[in-house]
Amino acid sequence: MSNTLEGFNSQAATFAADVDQAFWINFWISIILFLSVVVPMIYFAWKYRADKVKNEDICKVTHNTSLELAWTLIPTAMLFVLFYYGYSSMKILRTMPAESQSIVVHVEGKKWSWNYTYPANKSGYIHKTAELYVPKDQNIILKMTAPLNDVLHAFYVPAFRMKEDVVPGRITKQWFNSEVIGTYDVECAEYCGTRHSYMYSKVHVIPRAEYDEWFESKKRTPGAPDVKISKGQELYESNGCAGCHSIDTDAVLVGPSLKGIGAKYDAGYLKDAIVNPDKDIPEGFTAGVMPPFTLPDADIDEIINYFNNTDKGKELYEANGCAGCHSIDSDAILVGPSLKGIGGKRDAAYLKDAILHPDKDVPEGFTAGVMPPFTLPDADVSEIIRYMQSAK
Ligand SMILES: [Cu+2]
Repeated sequence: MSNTLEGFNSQAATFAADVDQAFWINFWISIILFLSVVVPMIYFAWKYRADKVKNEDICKVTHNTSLELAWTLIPTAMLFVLFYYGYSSMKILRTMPAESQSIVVHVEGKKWSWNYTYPANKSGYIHKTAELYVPKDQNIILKMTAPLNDVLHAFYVPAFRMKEDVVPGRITKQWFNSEVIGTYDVECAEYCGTRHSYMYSKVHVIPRAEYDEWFESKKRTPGAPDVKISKGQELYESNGCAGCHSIDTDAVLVGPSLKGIGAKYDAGYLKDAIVNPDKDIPEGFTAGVMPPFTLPDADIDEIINYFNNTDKGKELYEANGCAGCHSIDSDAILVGPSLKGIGGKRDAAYLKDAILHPDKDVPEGFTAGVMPPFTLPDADVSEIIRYMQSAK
């Protein structure tokens, strides 16, 4: 993604040209009205300054009917022109197409993410996405809302010249039809708190065939390789968790990072943290920021399952075949010593040496030359060590 927003340089919706026309007519008429008042005002103030005007001249001034008619009627006409273009372009935006000839997508805006729910496809599958996918040349109706315990947001697509408030407890509607294939930014245009400036999403306008193929499939995104993501990851994404919690870095966004969270807390704690977040707030964070999520138990289990499987260290541990020689969850000695509770016994420097230069300090009862030295980037070694230290 470039640093600039995909916005005003493209007119990507059918009504964008109407909105632009209304804008430019507004702009130029405003300039004309401004100049036609301010320029004569300055000129006359100078021309009729105090030492140039005699009191007896002022007494004779009456009026000029044609001038007065002109400066009343011409600006009035111009203001009607403004009204005409403002009203007619607004009418286009506010007149919804028939739902039977449109794709109706439900949009939820919440602190601080967007998600989209599609109608069920032929097989009954309902797509829930974090970005909006629509076919070209198709009327799309967005029915938008925010959760009751949330705040005002506004769904804004600069490239479409389209903006509509998203209000808790109310359904607002907006439609569009895009003729230009491309990807456009969605922004929240209502200041809504800490992560407002990160409340972005995308609209992807794609060819009809590509859309249809995706819509009737269970793929997460059009053109995506048919990689199955876990139900938990899907729920994690569609519920907007990533808007406030990083799961693959240690970055603290609004809430704590969830990297390796599965290894640090048990399922009971994690469940509470989702359904009743204020019960036990981690140090440095404030109650009342994260809303309680009401999700079916099965979904919560899936999300927790996902947490348990997103441990980079665990992945590396497994991918490098460590488990082939070292047990991490039992005291069993396989080829090498068990690593159960190793974090409590050895410090990180020792563990790093043990991975990179295993023969440097071979524990009693084991033989040098059995474990090969592993050449891994420092970051990966740290991840594996972190996993060893946190493994229960
Ligand atoms: Cu917002």
